Amino acid sequence: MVITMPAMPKPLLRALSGEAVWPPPIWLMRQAGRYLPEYRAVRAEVPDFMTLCTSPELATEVTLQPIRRFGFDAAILFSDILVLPWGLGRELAYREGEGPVMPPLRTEADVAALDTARLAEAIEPVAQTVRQVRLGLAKEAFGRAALIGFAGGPFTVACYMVEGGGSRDFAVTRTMVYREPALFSALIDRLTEATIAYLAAQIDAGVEAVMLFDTWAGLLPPSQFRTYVERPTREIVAAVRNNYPDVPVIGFPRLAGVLLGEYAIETKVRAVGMDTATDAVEATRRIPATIALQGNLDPLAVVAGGTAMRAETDAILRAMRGRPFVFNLGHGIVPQTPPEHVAELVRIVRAG
Ligand code: 1CP
Repeated sequence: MVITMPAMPKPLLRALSGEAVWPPPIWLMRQAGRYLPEYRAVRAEVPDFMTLCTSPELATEVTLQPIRRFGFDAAILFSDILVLPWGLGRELAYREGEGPVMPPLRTEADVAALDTARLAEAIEPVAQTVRQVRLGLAKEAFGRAALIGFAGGPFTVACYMVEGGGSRDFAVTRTMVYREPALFSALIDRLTEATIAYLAAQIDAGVEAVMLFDTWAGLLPPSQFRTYVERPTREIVAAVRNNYPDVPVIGFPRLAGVLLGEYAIETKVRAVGMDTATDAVEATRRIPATIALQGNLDPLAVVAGGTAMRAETDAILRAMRGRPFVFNLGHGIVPQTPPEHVAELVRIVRAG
């Protein structure tokens, strides 16, 4: 006789639905990556980063690696925010030590050529990865780890598309916002629509929550932040809610500063990610306790480890106790992070 246990909701999903789960669930942005020797071994098998993102077997393996090693409460789909523009037909290459490179998008014809019709087919390897990760988690993670899907915020994705790659200040993009607002708005509208379709495909394949990484949101003055960060996010959240009422959206408008509270309320995200510069105590005052907070240990505190990491972690835990919260970093983990420090961090957080 097979006895099936009623499924206990996963800690991450309970926290994202507004429960003050304690000790809090923990996962780390960029938790799969070069700081792990097992990631570097898989990465060495493929010629470039895009091959890794589009090979479901390998992408599944690197998604599961940090769950096996640390027992995190969430796996995050191994992919990249620029897979979306690539799926819309923009060329994309990742150069060693240089990051992503794309042909700069500068004209109305470039925007018109973005091809939403080909998206579903292009991102099929991502959907396949999601299905395989869910199977892997069911087998290996004892029902604890939830799978998070993601996309870049339309503004952040637009930054890379217009600039043609990474930049310190994305000055070309920000000048376009002033000089050619109709062109820039058309790009944001296209990306918003494509992001809705992309997240729906991830959810249909099995992700249980989604996160919007708006890494460069804090570069904008407030009026543009409202137009190009808050408004598209609100549309994406509404679409996810309409079609998948049980799938929470986590918003991460990095360096939004004092606009973080407004963003949380106006966009109706279920959780907001706090970046490293956010004062956790202040965030609990500005953001209603119905919205979960996520964050925000300095990634460099995990490089340092020891008493410094413990003190910073304890301060965050003290601020967050009694409200829905997900422990995370304030930005992605960095390659020089010793994996033992991550294991120690998980022990500290789990001890509450
Ligand atoms: O082989 C390698 O190590 C390439 C490095 C790498 C990795 C591991 C890139 C190139 N992307 C990724 C994976 C990635 N990117 C994930 C996977 C899941 C996880 O968190 O483990 C996620 C969620 C992202 C998201 C992402 N990509 C963001 C938003 C979050 C953030 O860190 O701010 C951004 C801005 C990117 C663009 C990007 N992709 C890669 C690099 C090096 C960059 C940054 C380029 C730059 O602006 O300098």
